[in-house]
Amino acid sequence: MKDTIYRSKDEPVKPFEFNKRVVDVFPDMIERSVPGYPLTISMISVMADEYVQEGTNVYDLGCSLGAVSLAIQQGLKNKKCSIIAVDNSQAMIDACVETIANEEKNIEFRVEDLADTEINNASVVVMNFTLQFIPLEQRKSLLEKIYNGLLPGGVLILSEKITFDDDAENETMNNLHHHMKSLNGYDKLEIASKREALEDVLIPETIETHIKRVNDSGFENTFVWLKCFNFISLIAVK
Ligand code: GEK
Repeated sequence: MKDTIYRSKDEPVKPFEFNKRVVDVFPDMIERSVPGYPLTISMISVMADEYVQEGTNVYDLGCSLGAVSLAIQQGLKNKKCSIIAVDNSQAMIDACVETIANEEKNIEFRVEDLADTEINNASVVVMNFTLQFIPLEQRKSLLEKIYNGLLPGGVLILSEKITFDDDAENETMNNLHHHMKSLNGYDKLEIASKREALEDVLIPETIETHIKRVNDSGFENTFVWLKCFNFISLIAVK
């Protein structure tokens, strides 16, 4: 279903929520809004196939409609693992259970706040555009928990919308992002209203802040494997 949530000029803009209305349009919304999203998903499947260890847990934190879990599950060649997909939006998990859970028996869907998720025996943990929604003061402890729950040789894959210290770079990348959205069919008002709705809900940080926090949480090797305008993805190896 097409995302027209911010098309109405009459409704006041409310803070963004992952409710049923968003769930219904989510695949269209994320593909038209996040530069490189399909590539991110397909490369997560490649990275998972490389790093998943037999008999371990794989976590998809902030799974939304399960795109990452499905890509990992379908990409894995001969290794067996348990995929745990977590989201605190009941509407998202209801949709996952309805469409995926019966067919993919090794994906467990949980409605849970990431602050309460136990991570153990993990070889791969993915946060694909989720940390940006976690309050700033909780981000370090979440990363430490992930590091502690990973096995040696395990990885965290972390994708985020970012900001830049350099004003010119920030403006250029934001403009390119908005231009992409407008070429993908969002009008100026929709782009502005979505931006307003995400203010104080999605808090982007710089690449340097992310890499420092990931390293300070214990990871030894953290690399940017994808950058597309103001969106990045990192892989951090324990
Ligand atoms: C994808 N990874 O398609 N606990 C659990 N879930 C949360 C929390 C929290 N505290 N905060 C936010 N979420 C997906 C896309 S979307 C990204 C992820 C976006 C969930 C929230 O409910 C939503 O489903 C997801 O994180 C972020 O690859 O919409 O830009």
